[in-house]
Amino acid sequence: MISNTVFAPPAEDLPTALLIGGDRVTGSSGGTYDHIYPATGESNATIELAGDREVDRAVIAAKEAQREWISMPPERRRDLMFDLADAVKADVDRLSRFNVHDFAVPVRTSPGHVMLAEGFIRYYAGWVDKASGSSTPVSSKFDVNLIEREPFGVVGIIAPWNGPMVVVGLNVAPALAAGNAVILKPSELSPFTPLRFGEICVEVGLPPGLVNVLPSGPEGGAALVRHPGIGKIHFTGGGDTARKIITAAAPNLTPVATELGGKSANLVFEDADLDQAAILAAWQGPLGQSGQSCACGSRIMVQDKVYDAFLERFLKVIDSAPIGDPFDPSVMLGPVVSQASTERILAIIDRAVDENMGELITGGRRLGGELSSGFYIEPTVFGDVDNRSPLATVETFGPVVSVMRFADEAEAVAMANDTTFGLNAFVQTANLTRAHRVARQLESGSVWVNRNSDISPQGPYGGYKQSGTGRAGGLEGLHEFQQVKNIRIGM
Ligand code: TXE
Repeated sequence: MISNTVFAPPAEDLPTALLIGGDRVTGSSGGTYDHIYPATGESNATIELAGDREVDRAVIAAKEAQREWISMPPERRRDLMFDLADAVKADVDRLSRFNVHDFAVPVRTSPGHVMLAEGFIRYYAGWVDKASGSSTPVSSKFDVNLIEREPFGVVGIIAPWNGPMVVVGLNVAPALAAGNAVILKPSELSPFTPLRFGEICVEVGLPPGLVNVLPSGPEGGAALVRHPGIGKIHFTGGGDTARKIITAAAPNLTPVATELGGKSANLVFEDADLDQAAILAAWQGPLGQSGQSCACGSRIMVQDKVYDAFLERFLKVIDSAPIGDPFDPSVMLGPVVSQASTERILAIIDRAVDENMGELITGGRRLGGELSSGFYIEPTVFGDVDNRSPLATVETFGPVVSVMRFADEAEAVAMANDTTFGLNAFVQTANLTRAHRVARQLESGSVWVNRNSDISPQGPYGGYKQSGTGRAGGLEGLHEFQQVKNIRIGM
């Protein structure tokens, strides 16, 4: 449902310089980039891009800041991280607007990214003075054997464009709590929110250089990965890029943790609340962030008996979602991130139609008229999709989902697991026994029963198979940024 025309974004003092050692840096060796606002296709700022020289400078600043950080008493580091959480919360309006300027996520849902980051920062602040090592008995019974967890030193965190504040929460927060300094490399497609976050880190009194923010494209990211001063890389993004990064990290044997894509199944059993399941499938599918989420439930599998009844409800939710200006608080659906992404997604749709991978039930076109200058694609649903077709096996990362049928539980599990990905899976059923039985058979790092993927700091989030190895959240998320040392003292 097209809700309105799209207007030029509100004038705003968007940050464009790199942030290194607490200083704004311009004239960078990576050059500059005219950032495009996806809702109008027009440039909203020209930003600096980090290159080799700026990565070098950031590593030097980070090493010095990390020494200062780890020498502070734990309660001081804890309190500074609580102050950081408070400051992020206080700045939620501006950070939410910057998210819209970044990648045109609707202003109505943007605060969710910021408050997720705030929640993770607050959660990991609480661990700073509580995470401890352990001691164990050893062969010489009077010896003391200590098992300690220590920071890597300087970690490089590479973020995708679709959730820089999500990555601040999931990865920057635990990295800091574990005692590291951070070089955050956001995509050039979403630089403003992470740069503002970096400014907040300086404003609350974190050592300058503890958090450095270096927006860039692949080149700047590659410079970070191959730098010998980086103790660990955490990468969130696509599988193809992950392969390049792991290869580039090999010469220094730099460890790499990955949070990658998904092609998540959403299983709707005949006993599910179909109204609720339709709403969840729509927002976890083509509507939420226009499907540009690693957690997108893009393969909706419905038990035969309720397929038509579900589809009717599902399409009603899709058709009622207001699409338009992401700065309009009534709008729930914005554009996709770029012209390139638009062309890529439309090509996937055209191929699916040409090769009859499923029945195109709704959508499939770029929106014109008042929205023609932006990168708007209709929410698109294919029915009776072949689960082995490219439409169901390759991540689309756009507002396109596949609906398919299954006869019984065994077939549902087999279809859901028949993928190289394993990030999320969703199960809609009123039967608790079935929910537990199915959840344990699904090959994915997260299973969500009768609810959306509401990532919380208490539960470790991450993938199976080709959806990556990293975990964000919980103690597992803290351990991601620590290395283990065994100290044995002879008596
Ligand atoms: O990824 P890209 P995008 C995944 C999502 C999709 C992808 C989309 O599933 O597959 O991310 O995000 C930098 N060396 N997730 O298009 O292209 C690049 O500049 C070093 C999963 O941004 O892989 C950007 O900053 N860096 C996730 C980042 O890598 C390089 C949630 C990602 O870029 C590089 C969100 C190189 N050679 C999205 N090439 C989850 N699992 O939680 C690019 N980059």
